[in-house]
Amino acid sequence: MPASLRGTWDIISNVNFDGYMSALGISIYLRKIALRLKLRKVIEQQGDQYIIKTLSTFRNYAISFKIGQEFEEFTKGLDNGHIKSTVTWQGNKLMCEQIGEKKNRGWAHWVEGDKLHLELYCDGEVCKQVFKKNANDC
Ligand code: VL7
Repeated sequence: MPASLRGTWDIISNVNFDGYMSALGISIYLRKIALRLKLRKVIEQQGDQYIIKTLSTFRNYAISFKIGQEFEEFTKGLDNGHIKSTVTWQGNKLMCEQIGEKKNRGWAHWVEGDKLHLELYCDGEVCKQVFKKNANDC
């Protein structure tokens, strides 16, 4: 079993978030706000059931899913898209495929050392985010 993703994680780097948001069709106005946010991930897990929360001072977003089971995702407050998502383990990576209007959309999460990594994909754009474990999270 790969390293656990559970916990509270705070962003320390964010590369090409703007390119990813552009591919999603997010307005320049919202992109400028989003680029300044210090994103936090809170990941909960019980067996194959996961909750991933993305928190910020501006907006929050959460998904809940079971490994290998397709679910309807509405990206409320993000690009407001209706997509069909499936999350699976591919080696040590938790990978999500998001089928909808946007091409090649998805993400991958993995843990390396004490860092949580995230790649966000949309239409050829890749955003790379790295998070460190929150000090108050044991
Ligand atoms: C979720 C945001 C930018 C619109 C608001 C910015 C608010 C805080 O898919 C994601 O995470 C996965 C993997 O951890 C689990 O859902 C990324 C943040 C991407 C896209 C859209 C800008 C408006 C950001 C919620």
